[in-house]
This record gives sequence, C-alpha cells and structure tokens, in this order.
Amino acid sequence: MSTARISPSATAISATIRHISMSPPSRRTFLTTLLPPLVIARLPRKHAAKIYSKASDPLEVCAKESLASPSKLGDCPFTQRVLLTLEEKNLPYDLKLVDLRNKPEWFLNVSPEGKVPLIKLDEKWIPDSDVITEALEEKFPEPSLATPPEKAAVGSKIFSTFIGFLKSKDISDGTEQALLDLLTDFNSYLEKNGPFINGEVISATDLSLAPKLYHLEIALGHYKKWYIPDSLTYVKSYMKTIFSRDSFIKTRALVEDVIEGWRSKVEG
Ligand SMILES: N[C@@H](CCC(=O)N[C@@H](CS)C(=O)NCC(=O)O)C(=O)O
Repeated sequence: MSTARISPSATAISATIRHISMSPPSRRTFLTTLLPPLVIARLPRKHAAKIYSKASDPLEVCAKESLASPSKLGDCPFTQRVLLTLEEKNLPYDLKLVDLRNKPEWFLNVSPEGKVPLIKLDEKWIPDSDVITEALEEKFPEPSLATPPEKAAVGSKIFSTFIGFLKSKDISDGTEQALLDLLTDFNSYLEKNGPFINGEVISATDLSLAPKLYHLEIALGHYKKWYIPDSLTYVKSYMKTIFSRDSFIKTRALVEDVIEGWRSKVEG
C-alpha cells in the first residue's frame, strides 16, 4: 500500500499571511542559472551587468489583502504602484497578503508603521512606495522607468484633491472645481507631451498616478455619481491605455474593494 505525503498549505500555516507567486522566472533568471559565472564574466561588461542585476529569486512583497475576497490582492494604490514597477521591469515576486484589520505580529515587527507596501531587498524590509520604487530603479535599471525630474511632479496634486472632493459634504466648497481644474491641466499637458507623462514611454510617474486615477474613477462614480468629463479626451485615453495594460490588469484591486476602502472617508 502506498502512502501520500501531504504538505500543509500556506493558508493552513497562517490565516493572515498568504503567498501568491505572481510571475514565472524571467528570461534573465534562467540565464543566471544556466550560464556558468565564468561565461558571464567573459561577456561584454554591459551584458554581464544586465544579467547580474536581475533578481534570481522572486522578491517578497507585503500587500493588502482584499476585504471582499480573502486571498486576493486588496485595494492599496501605493502597493499597486510597486507591483506595476515589478511587472514593467519583468521582475518575479511573491506576494504576502496581509489582513490590515488584524495585523500579524511578524508584520508589525518588520513594518513599524504597520503599512503596506513593503519589499525585501538585500535581506532588509523596505517600506514606502517612493523609497521602494527608487530602490528598484537603482538596483534593476533596465528597462528604465525613470521620469525626468522636471516631469516627476506632473499630476501629483490630483490624488489629494480627489480625496478632498470625495469627503466634501458641501457642493459649493470648490473641491469639485479644484479637481476639474487639475484634470483639465493634465489633459492639456498630455495633449502637448503625451501619450504618457514622459512622451512615448511609460515611466515611474505614470505608474504612481494610474492606480490613483483608477480609485478616483471608481470612488467618485460610486459615491458622487461624478465622472471625468468626456471633453478631457487625452486624460480619458491615457486612463484607457494604462488600465488595459497586462501589468495593470494583473495588479488592480477589485471594484468592490475600492468602494469599501473609501467608505469611511465618505461617511466619516
Ligand atoms: N506613503 C506610503 C503610504 C502607504 C499606505 O498608506 N498604505 C496603507 C494601505 S493603502 C496602509 O498600509 N495603511 C495601514 C492600515 O490601513 O492600517 C507609501 O507610499 O507606501
């Protein structure tokens, strides 16, 4: 009689952490495994550096767990920004989903502020999407996602202005107009400089802004029946283009999570 050995699943080991491997090993991971170090060392420096600068093991990322569907990715735009960066750089990663309503001890030990996203780089857990995306750009420079400094602040006030409008209970307090003005400026910017913030290529600033526009569209549509005017054609097509990229589809939050995530801001 034969016996089968069953290993406990990650879910069984921990109710609050779940691991989801999001990518197969990249081509360069394959190369580092296949090519002996001596061969890599003999390659022209440019190629050798590229091969060595790829993560061979999946990078560990802590992300918010969905409220609507446990064991799915939750609704954090800062986490999506980090995941989009990993996807666009073709870096493999393992997600550790954290229930933010019931933060596990191990998570609080590595994230003193108790916030996601968090990534493990060189054996250290690093918090904050600004710091993480900069570190990824430095460590894995290709393909480059760097936005030229003079364009890095484009659209940066849209998110806080959207929150002001979402929370507003007074229709004449100017928050709607403030958001409309910023979106109109962004539309003009894209008309002259688009289709992305840095022209023809997607870059870090798009990956920061797009998840926030996704939240804006869902939350304002749901709570205020407010939609970005069709006349802002460049903004509309910018969103459509980015929202339909594979990287975005793979890392976006569920609509019901986004709605639930903003409820306290609207009602509170
Ligand atoms: N500035 C941080 C903000 C991160 C942040 O606020 N994350 C939220 C989730 S979207 C969080 O972890 N909040 C803690 C909580 O809900 O308890 C970044 O850019 O990473």
